[in-house]
Amino acid sequence: MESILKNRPALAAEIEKVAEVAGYLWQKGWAERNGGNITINITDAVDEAIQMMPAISEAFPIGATLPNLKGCYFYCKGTNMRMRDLARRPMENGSIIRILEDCASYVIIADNPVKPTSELPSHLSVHNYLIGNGSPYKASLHTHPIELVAMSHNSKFLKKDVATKLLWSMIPETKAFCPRGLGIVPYTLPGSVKLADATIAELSEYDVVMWEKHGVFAVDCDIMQAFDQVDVLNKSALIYIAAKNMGFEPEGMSDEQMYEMSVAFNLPK
Ligand code: 2HA
Ligand code: ZN
Repeated sequence: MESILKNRPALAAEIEKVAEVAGYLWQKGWAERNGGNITINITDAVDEAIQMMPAISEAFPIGATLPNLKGCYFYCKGTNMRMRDLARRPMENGSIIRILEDCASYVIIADNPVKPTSELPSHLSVHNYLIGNGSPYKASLHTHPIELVAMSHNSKFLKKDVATKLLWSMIPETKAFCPRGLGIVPYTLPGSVKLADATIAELSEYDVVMWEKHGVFAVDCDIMQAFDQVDVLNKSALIYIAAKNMGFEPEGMSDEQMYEMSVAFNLPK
């Protein structure tokens, strides 16, 4: 069978970005075994021929009714699949799904009947929220960035905007490229509806959300941008840790320096 990506450069470009990011996640040690998830809303790249493609799976329930997703299409990492495999073969370790008319079930349409991530209900709930808000964001990423997760083991970093201010102050670029900062969700069972709801609540204020003692969830226009937001935050965490390892508490940029930089980069103050 021909890949759905053949002769569809726009769609292929999005999946190529997924593969590239999956490789980075593995190289950084953020994606052990099947850790992490990626889902992309590809509905804008769907043509009539794709709309006519028959299902290659039975209809599966999503586990939630998501009215904004009617007729939408998503690329989803497969359940139990490894990011390091997805990096080389994204269409063998993930699949494209169509949300059915009832907004509560989906079928797989390409390339292989790979069942989507166990976190599908939470990822799709986030996409439902983004569409409902008129957001341009199409990509959602869950990963386990080592240093950020380590920081979440100390309750002093979990108070609202404490980690955000500390991470922003480590290097000017972090606020420039993660201007909404890092939201916090207290420890919640992975894959639970409660975790999805708490994440969506934080996404009204932040693009990247820390799941205490687990990982982060990030959204952006495409998967590369979602990855970059997590990467700049984790870079700041690494600088903080490097200073601590040299035996001192880093000073951080001053409030005046942060303000000057926010004006210069046209960021929220
Ligand atoms: O799907 O990381 O939290 C793998 C995970 C779930
Ligand atoms: Zn996880």
